[in-house]
Amino acid sequence: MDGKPILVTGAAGKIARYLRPRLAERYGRLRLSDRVDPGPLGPTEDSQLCELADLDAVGKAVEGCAAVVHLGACIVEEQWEVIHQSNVVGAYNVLESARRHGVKRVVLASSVHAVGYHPATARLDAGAAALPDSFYGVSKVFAEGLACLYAEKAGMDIACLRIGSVLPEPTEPRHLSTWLSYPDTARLVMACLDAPKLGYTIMYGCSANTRSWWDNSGAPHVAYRPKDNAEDYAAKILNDGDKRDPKSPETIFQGGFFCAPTYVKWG
Ligand code: 15L
Repeated sequence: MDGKPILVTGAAGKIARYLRPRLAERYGRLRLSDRVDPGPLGPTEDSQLCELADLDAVGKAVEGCAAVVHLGACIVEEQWEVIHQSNVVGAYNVLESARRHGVKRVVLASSVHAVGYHPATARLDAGAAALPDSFYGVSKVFAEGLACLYAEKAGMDIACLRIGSVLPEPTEPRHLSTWLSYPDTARLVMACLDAPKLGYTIMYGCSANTRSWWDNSGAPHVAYRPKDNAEDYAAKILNDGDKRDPKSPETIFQGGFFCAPTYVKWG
């Protein structure tokens, strides 16, 4: 990275806390941004408190960086105004700041919820239609759209990761398809940082799950080799059988509980 830091947004969150020491070990300097204190800093980390909706503050965080790992967001369903500020205005501010400051590479956390209303019987690749299951999912579709624009028109390299369920281990039947282990999360982000070229890349963030719904073969230029498999936990999870209602939207659709009619905060 030529001695320049990688900016990690959402640096206080659970994924960033796992990634930070691993990214630091491999790439050296990290600049952290979050709206809250990201915790004790490592020896190669510096930190800037920053609201993603504040373009000037985001610009200061981005300036001088080699790349951005954009994890900062509201990560659950919320009122539109909350999602709009963090995830819509925030995604614009990050990508526009990167363009202005010549930071070409961005790894952006999208989500399964951008495609959550695809049925669990479907197999999705990078070309799957956007079927968001929440305001949160809509915001991720928007961020992917922005990524396309900035990659194609401004020549940036941007990977949008449709992340499934990042957990220490899978705990429910849906996770047998959606689980992304923490070590595989690090492998995926690093593979995107290391790829010679990204252009506009869409990838699914999942481990090597036997029951995966997702196909990353459209991104051969990213050398992501997941090592974990939720199937190792299947016997434990399905010990008493699959107790889910086969007719409920939570079971039918890939977005799981985000697809429940009550999981929404209308205005
Ligand atoms: C997500 O995108 C959420 O941020 C996370 O909280 C989980 O719900 C995950 O998706 C999932 O679908 O399991």
